[in-house]
Amino acid sequence: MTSPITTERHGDILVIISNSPPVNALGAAVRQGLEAGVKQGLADPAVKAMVIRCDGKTWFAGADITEFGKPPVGPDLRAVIDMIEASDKPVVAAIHGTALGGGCEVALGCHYRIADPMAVIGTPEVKLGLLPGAGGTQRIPRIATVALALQMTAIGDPVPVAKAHAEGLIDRIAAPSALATDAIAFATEIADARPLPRCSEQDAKADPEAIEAFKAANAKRFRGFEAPAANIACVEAATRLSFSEGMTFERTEFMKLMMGTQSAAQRHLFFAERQAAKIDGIAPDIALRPIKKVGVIGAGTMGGGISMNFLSVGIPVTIVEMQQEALDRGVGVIRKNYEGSAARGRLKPEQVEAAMAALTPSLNLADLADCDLVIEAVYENMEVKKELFAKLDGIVKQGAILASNTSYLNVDEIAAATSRPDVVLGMHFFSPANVMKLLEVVRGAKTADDVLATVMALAKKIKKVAVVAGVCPGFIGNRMLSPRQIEANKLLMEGATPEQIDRVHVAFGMPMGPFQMSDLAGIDIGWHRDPTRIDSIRDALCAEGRWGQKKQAGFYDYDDKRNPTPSPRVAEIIEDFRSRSNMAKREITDQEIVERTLYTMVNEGALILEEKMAQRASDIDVTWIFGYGWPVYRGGPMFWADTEGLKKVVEGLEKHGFKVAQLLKDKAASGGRLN
Ligand code: T1G
Repeated sequence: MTSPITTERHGDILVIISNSPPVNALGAAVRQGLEAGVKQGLADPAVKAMVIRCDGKTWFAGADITEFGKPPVGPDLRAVIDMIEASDKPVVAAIHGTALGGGCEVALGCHYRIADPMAVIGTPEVKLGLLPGAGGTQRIPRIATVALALQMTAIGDPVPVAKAHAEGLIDRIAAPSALATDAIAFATEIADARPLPRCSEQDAKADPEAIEAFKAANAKRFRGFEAPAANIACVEAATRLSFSEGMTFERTEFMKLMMGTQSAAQRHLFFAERQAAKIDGIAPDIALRPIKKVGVIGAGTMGGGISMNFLSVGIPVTIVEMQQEALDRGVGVIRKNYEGSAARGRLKPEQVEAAMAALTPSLNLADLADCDLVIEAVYENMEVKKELFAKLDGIVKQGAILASNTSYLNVDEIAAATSRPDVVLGMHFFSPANVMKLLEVVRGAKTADDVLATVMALAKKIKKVAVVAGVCPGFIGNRMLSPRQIEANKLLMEGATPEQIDRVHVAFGMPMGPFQMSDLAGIDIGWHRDPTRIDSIRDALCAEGRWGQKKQAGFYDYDDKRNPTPSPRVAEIIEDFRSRSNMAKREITDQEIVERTLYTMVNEGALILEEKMAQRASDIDVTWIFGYGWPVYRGGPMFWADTEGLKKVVEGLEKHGFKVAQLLKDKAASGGRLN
């Protein structure tokens, strides 16, 4: 097998080049090639200095994550980096693209770093439930500040080169698209400079205040995660241990995380997110339809948020409303949202104006005639939608895609209202649509392959994580939400309290429990509006005007800062309802709540897979992570069920008399996994 590493001589400079698409991951072949390249440079007396650079879209984007959990193949990355650093000939790292994880650590093992102006450098391992395990936690605080080391390791966001240069991580910034030549010039310039600057020989200045301040500032963000604390501990260790002691400390912490379930969950999600974009049975290079102009019908909360996704990436949007007042209000909210982002420094004023300039408000559906994609976000009513799609069928140019933002209606029935069901599908955004990353792309029975592929590719362009869902009530996410809500309400009748059930879900890692979520969304959504008809606890709450946070009263009472407190009135309502329904109150354990509200979701997920309403179990995980706040470190409902043990899940379901999906029973019986 040819090595992905080649070398070139430029005078007395040896350039070691990696070309291992797609991201020059530091797999075994790359490590072996790097080691051989540096040894070649060391052995050749004519070589005075070396440059390491990568071809393709990026410098090494980290260790090869696909190797994790497999038997290690030498050389170890730490050994390669130590060899580079120990070299008695200067080694220059020439960085472009994303120098991440092990890639950042290789760069820090080099004596000098030069970077393309657009490059970024970072250690995102914490997002995989890990830490930089090849010396990053020991070298970064030795050449930059502890504060930066904490940001880079425990939060994991990449650092733009300009900042990295200012902080001393990067020695020089190359001229645009002149990295290769500038790196050779830099190497020539420092070829005789001695002593060679080695990160490991620097001292990391202690900064206990920075560490305490960092911990306090990020406590909420790190809740439930194991890796951030381990990253912080390693950086702190760098300020008091020798380099080799620090490396030992780092290794111990790294292996603890690597063997843990959280990192396994987060690594599962890394690949699940990328897998979700792939459509089984459709060639990855299928020709896509051009989407140069988008139409959005409805300028309410959803329509406005949906429009922003396209405006923010430079795709012009025509937004249509029935009434001028509603149109003005919708456009006003879009501008306010953009100005809010600018005020928080996330956008420049000229970007706000550019986005608003690309927005065309209209009261006329005919203005959508030349759109390539039209998305309706109108009132959730089948007749209204069918009538609208029939109109669009007569207006919008042939070849355009017609999408519905319905969150549970039958997309095939909507498509049947047109003469071109092959270009109709669902694009189910989540509120706030300009923020939430998940997009359920609902594939109709007649949706054409290139239409589906076009929308999936477009989703990546508007920075969404798209998942293909089949046509069934509630698609993937909402369909799994409903058994949870049903069981949560039943548990109330049997003796649990809203705060007990929510506490179990929050302790599990959810941002909030079923009842806090109902209060946030509004308990009155879908309510029959007849205060005399009390068929459920929800009816009783709505009849009393307890519609949720917006009324400062729902399943909880709320203060003016929207902090929830358990409500004695709700306890009375539940007690009253129980006695009127002749139901005896009993002790409910937290485990029973888990079994009846979470195992039932897994069971519904298995039914979705059986019915092929989702392509794969990992898509269900991606749906719940990016759309419903399922804790990242549990990998999603299906991955969690595998971790929990499918036998235990099946027993838990059967114990409560649930009909268990055959797929789940079969996997449990065969010792299989859902993922
Ligand atoms: N290992 C293996 N495969 C990888 C990979 C990696 N590090 N990074 C990307 N891929 C695959 C990915 O699965 C996809 O495959 C293809 O490359 C394109 O990726 C010891 C322990 C670099 C910013 O966490 O963040 O170093 O789906 O679709 O949007 O301390 O990939 O095409 O088959 O994401 O342009 C630390 C992970 C590792 C960076 C490019 N590094 N990668 O984004 O392309 S742990 C990371 C990314 C580590 C050491 C430790 C992004 C990217 P496929 P893509 P992109």
